[in-house]
Amino acid sequence: MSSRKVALVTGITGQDGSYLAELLLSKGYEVHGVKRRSSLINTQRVDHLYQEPHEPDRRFVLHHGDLTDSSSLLHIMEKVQPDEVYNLAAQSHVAVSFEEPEYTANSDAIGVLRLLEAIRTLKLVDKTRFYQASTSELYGLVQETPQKETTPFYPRSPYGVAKLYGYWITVNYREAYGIYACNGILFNHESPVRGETFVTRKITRAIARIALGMQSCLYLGNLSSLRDWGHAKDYVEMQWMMLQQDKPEDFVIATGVQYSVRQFVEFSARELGIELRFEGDGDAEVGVVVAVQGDRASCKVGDVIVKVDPRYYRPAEVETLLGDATRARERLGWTPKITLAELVKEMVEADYHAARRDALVLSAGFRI
Ligand code: NDP
Ligand code: GDR
Repeated sequence: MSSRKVALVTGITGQDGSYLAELLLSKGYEVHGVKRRSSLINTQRVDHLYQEPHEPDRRFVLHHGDLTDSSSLLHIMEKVQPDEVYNLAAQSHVAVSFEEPEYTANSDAIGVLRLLEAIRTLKLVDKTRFYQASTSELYGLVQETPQKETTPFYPRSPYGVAKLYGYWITVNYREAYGIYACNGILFNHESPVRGETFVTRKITRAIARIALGMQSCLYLGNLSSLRDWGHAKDYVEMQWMMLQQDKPEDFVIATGVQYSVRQFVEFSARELGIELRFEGDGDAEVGVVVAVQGDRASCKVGDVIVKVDPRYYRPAEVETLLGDATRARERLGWTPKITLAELVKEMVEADYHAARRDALVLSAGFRI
């Protein structure tokens, strides 16, 4: 029998799942992941980790399952007998949660219960440690700044409300049944593999395409929204650390620095030599090119490359989030290593590279 640790990661095909899988494999774990069935293959973020089923001593295995389907979760848990479960799966888009509130509750709230119940049903209470991907969206309409573990919650979206249930059911199963279960209350974290409809990636992708003349304008919603943005790579390390302690505890994970969406656009554009000035206000605010340096951007001074489109406003907005990760620093020695400037650079460079490749393919007469 192998003595290596076994981890089960739900949401392994997502941004965090892919970084966490890399980290766990580098630490010698056997990593099992839950993927959903889809009509097109959706494992791009973990394809580089794929191991052929006939390979001896396989350490990376994917299983079909869904957080809305108890039986699939029970079967997977029974088969895998994990030492650690990282529940990263969720309908994770706040705006979409207003359009699909019931599904969001099913996957993001009841899905957590299903996994915890599987631990109980399979009598894994003393073996399996459980990590729940909680979120700064719990703070919503903030009651205290910066937000820490003791700050009261006030979620502002069906996503935030569903995650509130996930948070408390994790605490409850820890207290009621003694499961080693804990919440990471993570503030926004991004990377080059961030989903393309989250604001940072939408921005870096659009700026790259605008620079190459493949797109003329970037339409955004609330430019004044303030977020505490970190790098996913730093944050998954903390997810692992939280399951290695003597006692389970909940932790805020954040950088402690806050920027607006508007600033994120300015920083991204500057990376490709485009200086922007924002003019006007409200729905009429625009981002105008005031200087172009270097040879990477084809836009001209005076071009309007950012506009507000109210369709991206949310029925209820979270205007400001700023985290205080003192507990994580003091008890676990965790501090983020990657700065916002480094994050922006990495994301813009990756999207510029991808846009150039797409431009080349298109110019040769092929479809992307
Ligand atoms: P992503 O949206 O990139 O990934 C979500 C993952 O969940 C995907 O693998 C997705 O599968 C899977 N998934 C969605 N619904 C289901 C379902 N019903 N059953 C099984 N799997 C499902 O999110 P992130 O990686 O950014 O975030 C990971 C977790 O952390 C999420 O729970 C999110 O809510 C939470 N979080 C994220 C933060 C962030 O800033 N990134 C901050 C705080 C919390 P598929 O690929 O098929 O869509
Ligand atoms: P968020 O991330 O809602 O914080 O949730 P997102 O990047 O979607 O929005 C951040 C802020 O930017 C504003 N915004 C826009 N957002 C999007 N997506 N598209 C736009 O065009 C746009 N214009 C302005 C938003 O209104 C918002 O204020 C993320 C997710 O990863 C959650 O799963 C996670 O729990 C939280 O971060 C912490």
